[in-house]
Amino acid sequence: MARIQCLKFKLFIRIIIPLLSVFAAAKIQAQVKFGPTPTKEQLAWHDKEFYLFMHFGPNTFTDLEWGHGSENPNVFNPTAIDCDQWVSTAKAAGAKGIIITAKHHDGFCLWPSKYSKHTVRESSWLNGKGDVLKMLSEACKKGGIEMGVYISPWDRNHPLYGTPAYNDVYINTMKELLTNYGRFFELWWDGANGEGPNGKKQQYDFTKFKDSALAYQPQLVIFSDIGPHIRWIGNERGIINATNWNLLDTVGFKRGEGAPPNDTLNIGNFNGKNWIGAEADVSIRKGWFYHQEEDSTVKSGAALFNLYLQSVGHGGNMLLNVPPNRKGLIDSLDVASLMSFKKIRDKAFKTNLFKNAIVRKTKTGMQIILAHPVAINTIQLQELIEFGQRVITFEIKAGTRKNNMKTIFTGTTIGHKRITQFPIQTVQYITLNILETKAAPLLKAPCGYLIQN
Ligand code: FUL
Repeated sequence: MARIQCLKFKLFIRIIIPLLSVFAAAKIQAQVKFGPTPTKEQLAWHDKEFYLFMHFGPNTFTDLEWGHGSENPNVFNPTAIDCDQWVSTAKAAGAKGIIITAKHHDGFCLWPSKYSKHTVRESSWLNGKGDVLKMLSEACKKGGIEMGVYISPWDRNHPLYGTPAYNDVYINTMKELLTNYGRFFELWWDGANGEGPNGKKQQYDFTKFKDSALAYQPQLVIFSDIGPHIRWIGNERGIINATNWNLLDTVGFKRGEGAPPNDTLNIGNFNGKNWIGAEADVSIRKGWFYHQEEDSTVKSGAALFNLYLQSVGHGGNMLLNVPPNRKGLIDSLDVASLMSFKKIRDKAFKTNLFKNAIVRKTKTGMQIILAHPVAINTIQLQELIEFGQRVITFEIKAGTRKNNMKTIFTGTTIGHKRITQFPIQTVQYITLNILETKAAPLLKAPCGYLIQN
């Protein structure tokens, strides 16, 4: 009994006190938010980290990437659609949600929209009675996973596209989706804007789009090149710069062609006026839609893990596109790769080697003292971003004795999560020095890992 109490006491000293001191520091500064800070919805979005994108529609059956909008609706004919399989696959992969292309650029609506004549209702799939949004929203609810919608503003089918009246069509379309299928966590606005069926481009009324969407679902986090809530990262390779500010200046910029340069979107603005986190969208395959001829391009679990380190590990979120096949199922090749990705993640982050460490705050950061030397090659850092993103540059020193510490990593920005990697080191003492910061740094307890193939 006495031994157990002693162990408990030791545990208290090792884990709870250091954590308390970190959180106490956070509390003292609670009123001192620095610069732009995330809303509670943005904060919850940051914590999702990884979720799936699903591109599905006529393109799945015509092998196009950008449908023309003139496709016969009958081409859309998934023979064995099973949204429960999508959800169970997402859950097994550790993904926190699914974002579906409710309408891609071809204008085809995966639900029977009143505002279009190019929908599942016009197809012979399930005798025109099918509704993918209904199926998926029910499956997500049943499976306890969140859902989001991509609704392409660009519409190559709608006869009113290119006229002011189309803006109301788009708003009505959003309203249908946002009021009939439950709550969504995210709304995705694609920046692509080409010509409609009459050869005209649309002048989008994004202010009205945003106000309407948030009036229907105020908790929505809206994605586009420039937010309002989360931003594109300037590439579709899934890679966010190691320097990543959750801040962006949007005045004078537009979505699509008028967006900030891609490298700005990839890094954010050091002194940006708005909190707009980075979302890395990337496909598991070459294209966004399923094409059998691209089966050989499915990324391996290891390749996905590498992208995870460069998106989530660089303080952003990973939106991985896993497009259903012509049956209406996540293809077995993609499932296998997702499961391998999950296994690699689980193995990598299973043992936090700093779990029982003594963590002390120092003037310039933190000192971590382990009970005995361990081999590590990864340290995960996190700022308490609810108080603002503060750290500009940092270094990590480590060694087996207090007096033989060497620098093992220098980096820029931490934000929601920074997974630092370096060659394997045997260490017992680790020091994190914050070299430059905008305000007193507020960090969660760091974690240490040995990640091996
Ligand atoms: C792009 C689109 O044009 C692609 O088809 C795809 O939907 C991708 C996620 O965004 O801008």
